[in-house]
Amino acid sequence: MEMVKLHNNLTSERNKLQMSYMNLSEEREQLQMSFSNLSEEQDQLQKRFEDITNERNELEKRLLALRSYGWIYFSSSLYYISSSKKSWQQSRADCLQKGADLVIINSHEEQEFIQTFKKLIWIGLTDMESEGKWKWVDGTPLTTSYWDRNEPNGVPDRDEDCAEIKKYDSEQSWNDESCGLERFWICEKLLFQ
Ligand code: 2F8
Ligand code: CA
Repeated sequence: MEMVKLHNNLTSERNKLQMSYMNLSEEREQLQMSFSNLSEEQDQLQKRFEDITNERNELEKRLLALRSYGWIYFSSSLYYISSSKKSWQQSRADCLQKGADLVIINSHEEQEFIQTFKKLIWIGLTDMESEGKWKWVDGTPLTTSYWDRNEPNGVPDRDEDCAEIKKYDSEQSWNDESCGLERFWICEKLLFQ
């Protein structure tokens, strides 16, 4: 009798273990399926990420090309030459809005380059803050200058607080002028700063 009971118990135990094994197998299959779905999804997301990255790089290149349109490269800067005339302040506002500023001339070569446009051009030089103290738009004081003969002559009889390029045949070509007069202008954007 004891033997029969033992046998029954063992049979029952075996059945439970078999059931448990079947359940675990089923669960493992589901987990495998779920893992393979997630792997597939991960591959798709990776591919999508690469596509979007390529698209973004392409758009960045196009944006750079669009922003550079109409700008001329010279010695580590980009220059924009206006095709209309404005007051000095309005000219400066246009440059600032373009992420640039009125041109600052700090070499003999740059002075020569600006003269090649042969127009009356506002440059980024003014003494409007303090009469007679000429400063570039970045706040630096004027050191090397290219004033025309007898310029600047804005005081005492005239109020001429902004500098323009007036001549093309001589390097000494700057004139101080009334800021409200309308002139062409040149914006400069430094490339590496
Ligand atoms: O001779 C230079 C002198 O020429 C003009 O005045 C007569 C300029 N002013 C105007 O054009 C308004 C001066 O800025 C310049 O110094
Ligand atoms: Ca003058």
